[in-house]
Amino acid sequence: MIGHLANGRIDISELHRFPNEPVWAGGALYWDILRLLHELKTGIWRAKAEGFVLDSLGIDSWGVDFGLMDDSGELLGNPRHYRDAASSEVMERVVERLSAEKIFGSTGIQLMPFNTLYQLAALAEKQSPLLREGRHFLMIPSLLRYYLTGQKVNEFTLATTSQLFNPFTGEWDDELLAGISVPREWFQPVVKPGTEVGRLSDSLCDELGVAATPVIAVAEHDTGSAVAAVPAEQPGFAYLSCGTWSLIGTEVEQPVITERSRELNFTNEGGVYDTYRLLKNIMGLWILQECRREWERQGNSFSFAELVELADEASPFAIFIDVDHGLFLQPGDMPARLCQYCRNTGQAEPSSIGSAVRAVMEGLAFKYRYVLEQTEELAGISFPGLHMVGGGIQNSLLCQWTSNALGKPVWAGPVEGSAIGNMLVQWIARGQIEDIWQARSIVKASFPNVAYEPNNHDDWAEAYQRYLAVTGLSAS
Ligand code: LRH
Repeated sequence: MIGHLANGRIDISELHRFPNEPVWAGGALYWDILRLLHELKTGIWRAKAEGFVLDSLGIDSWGVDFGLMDDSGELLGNPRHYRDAASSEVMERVVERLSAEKIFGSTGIQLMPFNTLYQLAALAEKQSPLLREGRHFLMIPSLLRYYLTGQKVNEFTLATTSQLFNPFTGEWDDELLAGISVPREWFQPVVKPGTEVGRLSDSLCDELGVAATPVIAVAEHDTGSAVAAVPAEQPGFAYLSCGTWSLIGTEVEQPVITERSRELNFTNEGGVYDTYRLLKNIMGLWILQECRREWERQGNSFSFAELVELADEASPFAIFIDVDHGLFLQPGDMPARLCQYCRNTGQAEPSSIGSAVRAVMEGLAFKYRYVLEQTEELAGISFPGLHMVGGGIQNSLLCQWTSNALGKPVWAGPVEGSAIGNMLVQWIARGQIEDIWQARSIVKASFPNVAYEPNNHDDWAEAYQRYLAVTGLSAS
């Protein structure tokens, strides 16, 4: 994406969009990292071809995954995808050894089996040669940035998603690293979002025929960038970053690391300008993406808009799903997993594609209410409404149902939250925007925001009680 800031308005346009398709190889799931690098280079090249001269650039991506490099900076193996099942049981063993209190107490990060901590512990457990040969640890966007600049530097927002970074010391946590037998020397100090970390390398400039553009470590965690772009007017707002994952929570000045936040398995990811994101991961549109892939394999191709239309036509509140059930985390035949979930919970299986999609979308809206109420409890704030950003807000039925489930307004926009937040941090770093609050007011003035008011809240409130009972969430 390219952005242009003039007269207090932002213009964005798409230079190059590409699929990010992980690859199964030898029973393991990998990111196709060099393909991603190639596509990034294509984007930079297109900017030049279209006549743009870039002032700076920044990269953001999903959290938790990483590459390891040897002494000479060569990448050791393809980065594993966090949805690979390899580390799912490791978490239990690590938690037994180190204790949930210690892990959460030192990081403030929610326990999820795919966190970097458990991925690295899995490598140590199987005595991977990567442990012998590795010298440098870089998380995905920082790894891509390394290929552009030659600088090996991790960034704060991403580092916190590893569950190895201690927000109290501002350093990687020595005890946790020792506890999983991973060398401390791999982990260099991290930089804050907004730090210039070099320029496009000479070889890259030659290859692409571009100038040595400054590269900025933005909020390299996509969720960090997305929340930076929430057009809120003052602190204490609630957001939902809606895409493959749904991340719902609020921005806080200090991590909320308490007995209660641990019990609710909330997270405190590092944010921009000395903030933290008190939030919870919800499975998100992933379940529908996987369903769609499976239906396509079976010869039934639908666009997302068509699926949403089918959901709208299906009967309401027929099936109740906890979208965060472990059944739904890994790739595979998701429609079959939905049926299995229904059987396990004594419900009728979806009778059509529309009823399956409806069950997932209602399940998301209910879970948003559930987690927003917990956020309110932890933050001690009653939110007047919910900001939604990200590609998922193009699903206006989901936005409406979210508002219905919450009984509160939803303000949806911008769609390209992560890309815009990425750019805001660059403009602030270059002195073109004063601070994050001015940045947010510019977002508000520049992009459409659609307001949804709750309708039918009584029916949703009644159905929510059934949802809690069927999913077993009422007990927690
Ligand atoms: C969303 C996201 C989320 C992480 C997950 C791995 O894209 O970055 O914040 O937990 O991917």
